[in-house]
Amino acid sequence: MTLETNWNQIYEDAKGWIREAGEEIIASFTTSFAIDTKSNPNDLVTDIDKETEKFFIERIKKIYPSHRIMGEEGFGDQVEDLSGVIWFLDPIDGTMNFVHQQTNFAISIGIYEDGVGKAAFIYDVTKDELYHCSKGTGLYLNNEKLKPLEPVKLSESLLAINATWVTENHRIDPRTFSPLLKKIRGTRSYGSAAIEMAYVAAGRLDGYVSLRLAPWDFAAGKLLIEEAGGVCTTVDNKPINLLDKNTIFVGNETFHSQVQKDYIQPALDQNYYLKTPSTK
Ligand code: 2AM
Ligand code: CA
Ligand code: CA
Ligand code: CA
Repeated sequence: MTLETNWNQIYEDAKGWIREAGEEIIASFTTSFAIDTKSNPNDLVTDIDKETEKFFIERIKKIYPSHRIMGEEGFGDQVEDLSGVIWFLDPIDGTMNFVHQQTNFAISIGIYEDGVGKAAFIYDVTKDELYHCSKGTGLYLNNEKLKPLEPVKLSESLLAINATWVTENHRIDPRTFSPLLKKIRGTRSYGSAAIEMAYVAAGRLDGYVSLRLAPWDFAAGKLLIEEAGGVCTTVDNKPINLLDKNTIFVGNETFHSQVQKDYIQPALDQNYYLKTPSTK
């Protein structure tokens, strides 16, 4: 007989480690840290991203040696399948905000077993807001249980989108979303996919779109949103692949279905271009 996985313990451990890591990150504000670039001059990484990732990996591996970790900074495992327990870890989501603003960044952790979401945590460190859920028990902001999402009118909705996707770019025809922006109440851009997804789950936003996210960016947000009754797909309305980069479109159920039907599908029908990040 195999030992039953103790999800309550994993949940409590993850919450404790996240708050501890958050304190370390805030302490780092008073010291100087090195800033490097990755794929391009605007793709930043700091020592704190790397140290925070190592902090989690050390603890997870010590207590749960059979679990695997897919982390952005590459100190975890080379994950190529979804078997067993996998922690999708983004130690700092919103590194550009961390560097420029020292706020509006988050720790994002989604835990899956055999591809099924089990627990999710998005911690807005400087606001001390921890969005969390375990599958089937509802969504929490710190100790407060949040209400499931309710239908919303398009004309009264808020969408998070980066201006990149409605100006000239290589991934999506800017004409895809621009008519929607005229219809809805407003747009926001926080610069942290995790915070934007947590806000959709909490009903502070009705939708969020991004054309290039990796598993550590969306694994936790997807679970939180689904737990709140929202929907998470690729921009062209396909299921998310947890092992690859994806385009992402998440929202309140009514917002998601209306935008798919009245804006995205018509754009695709007109052959407006849309490229998934994995195909480049
Ligand atoms: P990061 O800060 O963890 O890198 C910024 O628009 C949002 O997109 C952040 O959540 C950021 O995550 C994410 N992102 C994903 N790929 C990116 C890239 N190549 N360059 C900048 N931000 C990226
Ligand atoms: Ca990054
Ligand atoms: Ca990220
Ligand atoms: Ca990151």
